[in-house]
Amino acid sequence: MATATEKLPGDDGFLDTFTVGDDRNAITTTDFGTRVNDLRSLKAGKRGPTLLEDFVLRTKITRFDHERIPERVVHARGAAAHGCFTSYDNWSELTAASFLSEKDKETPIFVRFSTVGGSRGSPDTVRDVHGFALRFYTDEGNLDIVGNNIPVFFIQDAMQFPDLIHAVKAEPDREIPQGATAHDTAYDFFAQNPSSLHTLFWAMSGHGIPRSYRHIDGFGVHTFRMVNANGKSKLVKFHWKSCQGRASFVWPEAQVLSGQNIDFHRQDLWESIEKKFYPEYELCVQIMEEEDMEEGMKKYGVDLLDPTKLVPEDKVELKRLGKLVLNRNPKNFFAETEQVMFCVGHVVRGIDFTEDPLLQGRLFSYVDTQLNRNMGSPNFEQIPINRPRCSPVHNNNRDGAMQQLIHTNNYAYTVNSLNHGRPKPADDSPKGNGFFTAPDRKIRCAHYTREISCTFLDYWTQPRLFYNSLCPAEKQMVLDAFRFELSKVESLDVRKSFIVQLNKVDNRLAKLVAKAINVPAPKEDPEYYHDKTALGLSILKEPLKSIAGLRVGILASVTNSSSIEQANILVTELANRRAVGLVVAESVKDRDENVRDGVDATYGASDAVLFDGIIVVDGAGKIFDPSKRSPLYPPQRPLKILEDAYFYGKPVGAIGEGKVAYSYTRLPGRMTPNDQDGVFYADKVEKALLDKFEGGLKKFKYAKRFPMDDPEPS
Ligand code: HDE
Repeated sequence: MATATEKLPGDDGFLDTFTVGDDRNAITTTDFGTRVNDLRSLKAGKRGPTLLEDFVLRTKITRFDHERIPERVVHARGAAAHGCFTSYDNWSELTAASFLSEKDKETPIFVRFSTVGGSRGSPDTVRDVHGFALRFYTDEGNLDIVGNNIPVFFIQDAMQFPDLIHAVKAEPDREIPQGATAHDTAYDFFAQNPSSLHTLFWAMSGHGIPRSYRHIDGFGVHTFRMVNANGKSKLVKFHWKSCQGRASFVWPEAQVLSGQNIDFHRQDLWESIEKKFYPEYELCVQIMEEEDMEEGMKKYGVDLLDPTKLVPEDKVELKRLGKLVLNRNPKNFFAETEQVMFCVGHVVRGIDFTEDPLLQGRLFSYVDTQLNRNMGSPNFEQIPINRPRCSPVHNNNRDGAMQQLIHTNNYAYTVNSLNHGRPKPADDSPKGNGFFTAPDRKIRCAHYTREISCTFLDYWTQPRLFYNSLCPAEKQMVLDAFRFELSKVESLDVRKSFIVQLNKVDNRLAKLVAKAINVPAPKEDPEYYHDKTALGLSILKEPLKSIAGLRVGILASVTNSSSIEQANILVTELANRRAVGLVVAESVKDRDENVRDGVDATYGASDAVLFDGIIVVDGAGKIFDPSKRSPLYPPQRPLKILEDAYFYGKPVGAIGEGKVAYSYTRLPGRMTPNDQDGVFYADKVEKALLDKFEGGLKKFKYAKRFPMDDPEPS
């Protein structure tokens, strides 16, 4: 941990002025500062009753009763971190935004990751779209990019958002299921609103069940504008590219994790930062011309105002503008992560909106939701995590509940002469210093209408583009996901309607799902089908860029001291490669600094889902014998960990006698050491084995092991 004087990049010390620690001289006081010398309640006699007069008791209980604020109506479950954004260059040609005005310029950042549907206490590893909301505390005000890990969204009109959320959240009568779309109302909505198909396909693939927040990309989703100081604007799509690479669980893993450790993602983020495996993401933009607003259909086949479509990376390349490094955990979850109030309307000079109807609706919703979460107080911007870090805030907004500032300008109106017109407006010309709307932005002359543009109406080409771009194992994941979700839908009519939509994307997929849910197999609908693919959509086609913070379970035995010693040597070797080795054995043993004898976890409390790879060390092979019993863990647990890891597609390895473990597995032939299949073996801990294992961790999933349906179903 950095000391108070050593500041990490992006740490401007601003929040430190608000922190309260109870040091050794701290004495309990009431909220109004009176010291309290007895923390028991005031009573009439030792046996009560308690007296109403007791202001200490009353305030303590009242404060407790009011500790909660409403959870977010969506994205309630999440975790956050502080960091630093560094610009790669001077991007003034592109934008007047000050945080991009110089090479190496640093800007403090706060990021909150989340799931969408579940409540605040829901498991991290449910299948869902994931929020990637980010605030830049720039020297010209706060910029929030409130995005997701999927580049498209379910709907095209803000009017539909409450309907979408009512449908995907738990059913209103029983509040079941928690954080899952596998139920009737969700699929009724999806079937009736095919604009949702594209995002749904992404969510049913590995993108819906990521390995961690470190292993997702982020997207601004809508088209935005960047405007330079000459007033010239470009259309942009924001992307955050994970420098770790993208990785996902398989569905059975995600399900087990929801029970094993509901805080898995939150913990991964926290521990990675504590261990200095700082998560990194590059800010990239796809840049398009202002004319493409009208020409988008011709040039890219999509209307750039439609948030259900992406612009393929092979059509418009990504330009890398800078890097974000997350290097500090919050000090208080409530004060920072819970009270951060992102608003899509938090923009700075050099950034501007587009006419995307969903984006326009969001501009209204976020301020409103923050008013609700702050019990109606408009002063939420004054909470420390929300305050801008640039010069003080000057305007004529006044009063309201919980006002924190003492305004001394008595002339809070514009135009005033008594205070010389102060505060004065900033220079609103592009060359000036204030926010300006892109001067080349035009509103088309049009009739009032509630109609949707015909350029928004193709709902099937891009889901198919996405599906075509996946590798076979990922297509199987999508198939399995739809089979799972739709089998939970009770209404036959809803299942039938959804199959009609699915069939417009892919006939084989629709036929296989239909068969599992008692719906007649649909006939091909060739007018919808095409063979196009796009880059950057598949997770499994790309290996990870780094193994930092990945967890390797080292299966050992305490009955053999050399086994534990070898396991601890591996811990050190893996640490040199920035991975985390965790020694698993029959019982826990605390680490002695001078001896390599630590055990981190017991077999009784371990599971394959907690690790990204497994290595069985020398001297532990025999405990995998299914006929052997131990009073220290459930029967056959070590064998189950090894086999499950294999079935989940993780790299597995063995050293020396540890190889015996393979002979007890249910598929000994397939688990014979073979580098190609991700089963590694060596006589001792050696570089060659570690290199290969590192390669296995980067590959992350050996997808050939996953069971597949027949290519041509009957
Ligand atoms: Fe949000 N969204 N949203 N959303 N959204 C909220 O604001 C809303 C949309 C996103 O970590 C809420 O503070 C409407 C798209 C994230 O604190 C609320 C519409 C995208 C977060 C809200 C959308 C998002 C939110 C709930 C359609 C991806 C979590 C709590 C017009 C680009 C932020 C809150 C955090 C949160 C409304 C659509 C992402 C109610 C009305 C599209 C990451 O204001």
